[in-house]
Amino acid sequence: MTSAREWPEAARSTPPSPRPTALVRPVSSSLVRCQLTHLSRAPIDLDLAREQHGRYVEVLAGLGCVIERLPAAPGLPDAVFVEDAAVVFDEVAVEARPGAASRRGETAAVAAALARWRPLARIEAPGTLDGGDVLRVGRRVFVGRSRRTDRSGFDQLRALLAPFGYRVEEVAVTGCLHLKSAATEVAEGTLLVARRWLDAAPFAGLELIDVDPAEPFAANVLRVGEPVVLPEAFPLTRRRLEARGIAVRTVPASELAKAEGGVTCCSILVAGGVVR
Ligand code: CIR
Repeated sequence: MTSAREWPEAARSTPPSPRPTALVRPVSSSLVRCQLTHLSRAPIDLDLAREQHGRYVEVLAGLGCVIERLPAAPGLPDAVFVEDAAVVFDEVAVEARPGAASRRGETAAVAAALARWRPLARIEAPGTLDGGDVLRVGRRVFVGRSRRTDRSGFDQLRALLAPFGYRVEEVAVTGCLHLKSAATEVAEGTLLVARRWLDAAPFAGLELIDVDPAEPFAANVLRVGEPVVLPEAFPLTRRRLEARGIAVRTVPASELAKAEGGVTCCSILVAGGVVR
């Protein structure tokens, strides 16, 4: 594992943009063979998936993101879900080691892109960690212990972040794919949660908004700033957010949802700003 002191200056060569960069990757033609854990396979309309992904990217661009597109990876069914391949902090980017072996080929291209903006570290075998299990809230980092992220992955991430003073906490997740399937930040210090899938005790001190009980998958919301991005399939939770003064932009996401993906999964946001 790379230690903080070994990170090369060369890794910091590309000047950061003042706007966030959203790293995205095209929908693969093999998406229909994606990993599935908690959902049954349902027919995916590939053209519609691509159209919806395009709409998602347009919305991110409209919210001020600089879009950076990684090359297509036709042989990697889940490549569109870039979030799982790496986790980005202000100080370091961490190449993940996905829990599903079929997804491990996704990380190299993502890590190479991120190495232009951040020193790069990685989760080493045999540990596993999916980016979808990592939720940063200010200086607190919550890591889901799911079917994809194991004890070693958690311990390695905690050790990598130790020099930077983050408080890294474990959250037990059951019944859904990742921690961020069940909890995401919708405003500073405020989480939208689906409590049926997690133990919310580690979130003490944060404000929690519950999804509408009829819409557990609504907990995966992408906070680009204001407004937050939510799939259009969740009007009841949208109303709850708006009642709390949180503006919402909706996107169509039915096809990627059949692949067990949500709105955070399809991008990695890299904040502009200098490596500390
Ligand atoms: C998988 O099972 O790995 C993909 N079919 C879906 C990944 C979604 N990613 C995410 O929630 N962060």
